[in-house]
Amino acid sequence: MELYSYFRSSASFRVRIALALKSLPYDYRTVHLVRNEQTGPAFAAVSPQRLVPLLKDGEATLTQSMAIIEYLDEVYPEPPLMPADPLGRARVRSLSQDIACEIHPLDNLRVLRYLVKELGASEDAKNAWYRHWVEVGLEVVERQLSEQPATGTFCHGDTPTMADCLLVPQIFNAQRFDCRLDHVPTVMRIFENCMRLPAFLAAQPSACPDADA
Ligand SMILES: N[C@@H](CCC(=O)N[C@@H](CS)C(=O)NCC(=O)O)C(=O)O
Repeated sequence: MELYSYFRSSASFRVRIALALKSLPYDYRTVHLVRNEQTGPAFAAVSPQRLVPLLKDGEATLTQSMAIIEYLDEVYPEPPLMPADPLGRARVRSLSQDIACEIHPLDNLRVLRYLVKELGASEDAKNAWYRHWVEVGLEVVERQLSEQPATGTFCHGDTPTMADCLLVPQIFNAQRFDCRLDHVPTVMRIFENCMRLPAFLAAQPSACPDADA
């Protein structure tokens, strides 16, 4: 497999965690987002979205991190990243979408660039926007994790699922932008549990071949 990724890309980080949890080897292909390689001809030729991650598995090209993780889970089922029961799977997808659909798109690089370059937002205004959507979004995740009995050591039960693959990169982003996190203690407890596992450590930005590129 080949993973098109950027070390700081939280959506790529999600897939790197899933690959590491499943001990799947892959070739790392850097798409340097700050240098706009995502819109350059080489990547545009393979990616309709011009976004990372993108996974190639043989002849297949996969995009969208949640779709990639579910694909990996179906084709390489051990260890499972989705619960065996429909309600459990719905909960894991719901938690994952709270991050992938409600938080991340608002703070994506191209959105931040649009705020600054097209709408004239200052650096302070951009950072306030970023923090606002992360803090509000994580509060939603916290409510579910703290109130629902299915929460365990991890987001759903006592083994990592797709929801943890999404939660951890979002916390890395939140910490990088100095977001408040004292209002989400359950989120942080689960984050810390995840970061004790070798797969999460191996997938983190500082462990990527293009770290600090
Ligand atoms: N919903 C997509 C999001 C992918 C995405 O937005 N990736 C970011 C990096 S985390 C990206 O490539 N951004 C490039 C840009 O904003 O120009 C997924 O889950 O894979």
